[in-house]
Amino acid sequence: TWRKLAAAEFTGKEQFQKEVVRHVETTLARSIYNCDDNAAYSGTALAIRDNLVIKWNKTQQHQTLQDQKRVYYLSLEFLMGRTLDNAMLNTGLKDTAREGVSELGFRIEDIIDQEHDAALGNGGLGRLAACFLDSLATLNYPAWGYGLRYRYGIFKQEIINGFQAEVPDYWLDFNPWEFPRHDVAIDIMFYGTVNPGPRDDRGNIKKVWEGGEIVQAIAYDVPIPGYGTACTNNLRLWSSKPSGGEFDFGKFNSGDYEGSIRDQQRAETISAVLYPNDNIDAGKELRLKQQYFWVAASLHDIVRRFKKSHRPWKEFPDQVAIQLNDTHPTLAIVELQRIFIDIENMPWDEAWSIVTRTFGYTNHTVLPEALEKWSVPLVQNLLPRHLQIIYDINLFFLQSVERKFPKDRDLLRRVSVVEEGTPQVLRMAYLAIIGSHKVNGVAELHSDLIKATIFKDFVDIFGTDKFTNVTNGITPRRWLHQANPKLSDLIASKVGGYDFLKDLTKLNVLEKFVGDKTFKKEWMEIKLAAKVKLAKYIKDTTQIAVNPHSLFDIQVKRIHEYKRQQMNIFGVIYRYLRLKEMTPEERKKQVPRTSIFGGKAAPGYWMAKTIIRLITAVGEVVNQDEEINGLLKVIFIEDYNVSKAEIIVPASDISEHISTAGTEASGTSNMKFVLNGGLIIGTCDGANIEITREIGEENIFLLGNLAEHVEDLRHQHRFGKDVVMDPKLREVCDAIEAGRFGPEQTYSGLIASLTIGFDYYLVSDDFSSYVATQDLVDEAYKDQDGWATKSITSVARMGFFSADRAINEYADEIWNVEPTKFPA
Ligand code: 26Q
Repeated sequence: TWRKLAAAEFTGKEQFQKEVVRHVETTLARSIYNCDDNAAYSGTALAIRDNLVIKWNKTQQHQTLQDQKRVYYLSLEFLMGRTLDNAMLNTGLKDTAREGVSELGFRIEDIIDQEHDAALGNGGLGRLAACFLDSLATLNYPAWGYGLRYRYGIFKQEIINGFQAEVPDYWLDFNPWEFPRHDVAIDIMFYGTVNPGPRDDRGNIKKVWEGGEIVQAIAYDVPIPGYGTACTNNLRLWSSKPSGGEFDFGKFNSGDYEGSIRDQQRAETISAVLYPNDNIDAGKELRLKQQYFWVAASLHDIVRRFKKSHRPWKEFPDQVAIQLNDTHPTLAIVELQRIFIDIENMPWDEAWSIVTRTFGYTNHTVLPEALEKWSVPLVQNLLPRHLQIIYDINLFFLQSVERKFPKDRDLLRRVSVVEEGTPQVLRMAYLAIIGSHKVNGVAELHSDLIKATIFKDFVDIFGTDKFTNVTNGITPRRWLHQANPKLSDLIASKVGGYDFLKDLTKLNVLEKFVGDKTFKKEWMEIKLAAKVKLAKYIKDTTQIAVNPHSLFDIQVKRIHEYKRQQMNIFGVIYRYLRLKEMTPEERKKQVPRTSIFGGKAAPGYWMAKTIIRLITAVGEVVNQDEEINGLLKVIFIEDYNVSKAEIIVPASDISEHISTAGTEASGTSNMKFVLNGGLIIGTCDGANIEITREIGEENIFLLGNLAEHVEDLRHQHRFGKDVVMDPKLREVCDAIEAGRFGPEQTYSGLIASLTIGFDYYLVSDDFSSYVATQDLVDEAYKDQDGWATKSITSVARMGFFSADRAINEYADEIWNVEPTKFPA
C-alpha cells in the first residue's frame, strides 16, 4: 500500500495548473480570485518544488543504498541567486509552466521576477560554490554542500547622493526552497576548559574538554537539481539556536526574563549575518564562532553517516572526500582529529593518516591581507582543546621538517603554523596544507604563483605532487541557457540540440558557421536584444536613457583596488576630456560608448567606497553634458547581484577584467561574458590567460604589465628616483583635483594612493596601455562583421570553461569519486 500511495510527480500542463491553484488556495490560504504575481510565484514555486522533492527523496535513498564514496563541499558561502527558473529548466518543466501560468493570466517572466535572491556569499568564491553544486548534480556525483543559513545575506546596496549605503538583506520571509530538519539538531560547545580525565586503553590520561557554552545547530536542507537527470543533491545549511529549548528556564523562572532573551540572542547571533568582506581577513571572534559552529555540525553529520555503514575507520577516506573552499573551514581538520583521538580513542598517527587522506584544500587568493590568521589568545579562549591539537599537529610537522632539512631553523620559523609576534597568530593556510592530501589553485597562473611564492617552502617539504591546478568553470545552464535563452536556442539550432549544455566542448561546431551571413545577423540581433533589455532596466531604475547601439563596456564585480575599477573610471575621464576638445566633425567619427559599472564595496573599505563615489560623480557630469551627448554615458547599477548579472552578462560588447597581473586568482565572470558573445579587455591575469589560449589572441584585448614584472615595478615606485606619473593619468588627476567631479577632498585619498601610497596596484604603469587598448576596441567595433566573427569564434572555443570540466577534474585528481549510476 505504501508504494501505491507514494507521491507522484505531476506531468503536463493541466496537472501543473491544478497544483498551482491547490497551493495558492490551501497551502497559502489565498483566494485564487485575488492572486497577484507574488501569490502566483508562490503557487508555482510550491508546485515545481513538489516534483523536485520527489526526485530528491529518491536520489537520497538511491545514494544511501549505493553507499559509494561521497563528496562534501564545505563553503561558508553559497551565492545561489534565484531558484525557480533554474529548477524549471533543470527538471525540464519550464515550457509546461510557461503555458500553464499563461492560461491563468500570468507571464512566467513576471513570476520568476518575484523571487528574492539567495545571496549567501560575497562574490567569486561563493558563486563558484553554487556553480559547482549545479555541476555535481548534473554529473550524478553523490555530493553534499555544507554551509551556514545566514538570516541576513550580503547587504543590499543603495546609492544615496552618489555614495554606497548598506541595508540589511532579510531574505527568509518566504523561502519555499528550504526544509527545516528539526530532528537533525547537534549540540556545539564553545569556551570551557580542558581537564585531565580517565586513562584510555593504552594507559594515557585523556584530555576532557568540558564546561563550555552550548549552542544547537539545526539543519535546513535545500534540494539541488541536476540538469536533465533525476539526480537531486542536498545542500545542508546550519542555523543556530540556544540549546535546550527556547529560553533559559533558570533565568526565566528567577525573573531574569531579559537575561534569558539575551542568551537566546547570543546563540542566534552565530548564524545571523554573512561577513561582507571579500578578499580581506577581519579576524573577529564571531567569525571564528561561525566557522567552528558550521564545521563541527557538518563533521558530526558526516561521521554519523559513515558510522551507519559499520565499516572500520580506516575506510573513512574511501567513503568520504571533504573539500575546503578556502581556509574558512580549516578547523574541520582539527575537529576530525579531535573526534578520532578524544572521542573514538584512536591513536594519533592512525587518526592523522585518515584525516590527511580525507581533506583537499582550494586556495583562492595570494593577497596577503586575505590570508586568514587567528590570534592564539582568541582560539585559546574559544576552542582550548583545538588549540592543543593544533600545537601537536604543528609540532609533529616541524619535527618531520627538521628530519628532512636538519638545522634549517629559519625554515622552521617560516613554515610554522604559529607565527611569532604579539599576539602569536595561527596561519590557517599552512594548517590547511599540512592537513590535506591535495592543495589546488583556481587557474594555471595562480597555481604556479602559489607554488613559487606563498607556499614555496611547502613544495620543498611535501614535493610538487601535492600541489595541483583546477581551473575554475561556470555552469552553462544558468549562465547561458537561463540567462540568455535566445542565444542558447540559436546555438542549439546549429550544433544539433541542447546536448552542448551537458558537454560544452560541443560548442566548437559553431566555428563552421562563422561565414554564414544569416547566422551572423541572428547572432548580432540577439546581442542587440540583450542590450535593449539592459537599457530598459537602466531606464526603469535610473531614468537615464542609454543608446543600445553604443558600445556597452561593462565592469561588474566586487569593488577592490586590485581589480582596478579606478583605472577604468580614470580611462572614462580621459575619454571625456578628449571628447571635450574635439570639433563636432571629429566627434562624429567616434564610437559611442556606455560605461557600465556595478559592485559592492565592503562596508569598512573606505577606498572602495571612494571609487564608487567617483564613478557616480563622473556619471553626473558626463550624462548631462549636452556637448558630448550620446557619445559617452556612465552608469552605476545599484545592488549588483546574481539575478542582475543574468540581465547584464548577455548584454556586454566588452567587459573589463583588468586586475594588476598576479592578483586575481582566476575570475569567473570573464568566462560568463565570453560565453555570451562579449569580448574582453583584460590583463594577463587569472583565467584571462587560459581564455586567451583557448579563443586565440586575435579575439581578446590584452593590456598591461606581466605578473613577473610587478615586484620590480613596485620596488621602483618606492626606491627609484624621478618616479613620474604617466602623463595621461596626470591629466586625469588634475581634472579631479580641479574639482570637475565635485569637491576635490572627496578623492584626496584615492589620489594619494597613486602618489604617496606608491601606486601599489600599478595604475600608472598600465594606464597608457589601457587607454591605447581601448582605442583598439573602438577601431575593432567599427568593423561589425569582424566583431561578430570574433564573438562567434570565442564562444565556439569556450567549452573548456564549463564547471562540469572542473568538477570532473576534482573527482579524478582529488576526490577519487565516481558518478552514481541511476536506473533509467
Ligand atoms: C576571510 C576572513 C574573514 C572574513 C571574510 C573572509 C573572506 C571572505 C570571502 C575572504 C575571502 C573571500 C572571498 C574570496 C573570493 O571570492 N575569491 C575569488 O574566488 C574566485 C573563485 O575561485 C576567483 O575567481 C577570484 O579570482 C577570487 O578573487
